[in-house]
Amino acid sequence: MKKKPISIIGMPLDLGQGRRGVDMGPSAIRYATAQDELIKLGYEVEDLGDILTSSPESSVIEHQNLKYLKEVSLACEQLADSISKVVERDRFPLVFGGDHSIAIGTIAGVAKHYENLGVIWYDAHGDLNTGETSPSGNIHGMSLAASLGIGHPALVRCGGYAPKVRPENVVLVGIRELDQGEKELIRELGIRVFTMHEIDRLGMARVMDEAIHIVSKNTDGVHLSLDLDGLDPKDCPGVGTPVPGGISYRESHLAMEMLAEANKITSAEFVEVNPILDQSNQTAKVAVALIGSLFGKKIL
Ligand code: 5AB
Ligand code: MN
Ligand code: MN
Ligand code: MN
Repeated sequence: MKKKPISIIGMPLDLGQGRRGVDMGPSAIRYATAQDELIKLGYEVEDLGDILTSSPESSVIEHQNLKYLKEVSLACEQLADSISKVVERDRFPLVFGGDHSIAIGTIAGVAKHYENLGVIWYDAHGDLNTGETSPSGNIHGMSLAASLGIGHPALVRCGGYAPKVRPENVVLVGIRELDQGEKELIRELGIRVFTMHEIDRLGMARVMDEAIHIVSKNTDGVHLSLDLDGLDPKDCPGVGTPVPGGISYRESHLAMEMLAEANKITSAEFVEVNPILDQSNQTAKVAVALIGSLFGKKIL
């Protein structure tokens, strides 16, 4: 199997949610030696550095139900541009977040190049809110909805087109906390959700078999959007919205190893790492370990 060269992009955005520190996520993941790990696996890797983003100090909240809308959408437009250029150069875009609102930009940049993009959303949350259904007004809880074409036009139309993905090409894995509006949207669109219940009941191997089947059935590319809060907070304490009872470290490795075997993933992002809330950069280290497995690292 030929190894596509990788381009790393850091997206130090924290305006999609309320807790400071997730802007340091890209540095934390770099500090956990992500690039070395990939080079050891035989990849050519370039690091394009960070996208310039606004900070809370230089921004104002204009809408309580869509906090920092202007800043988040501008940052996502810039990310979409950079991602698109990486794909044009036939390289694999690997994004380090930043809060999960950045997925709007990543997916906008990637989906332009695919007729039908599949998406694996690995998360404790659905991120399927809109300004109308969100209990917090935080855009990191709206990014999957926006990518499906639902929500505020400034988010939905990122990259100048919409929608980016179809509901039948999306799967969610690890879900254990949904708001009322998200539950309704899931039913309405018929999106396949593997909650913690399914992971407990079927086991991660079967869940990933089914998930991979769905996202690769009628698609020509697959994006992995991995929110570190999908894992259990015992393994990943450095996240802003921890939810107990999450996916284990081993189950997550298995999931990444199965994705490596299936060889379908064409772009990926690792988001919501917050080193201020972390212990000894543990969460970033987990992210790097999972990146290793995703890109083919084996025990033997
Ligand atoms: B994350 C919540 N559903 O909308 C909301 O971490 C949490 O990117 C969103 O998955 C969590 O505020 C967003 C309550
Ligand atoms: Mn998320
Ligand atoms: Mn989450
Ligand atoms: Mn979070």
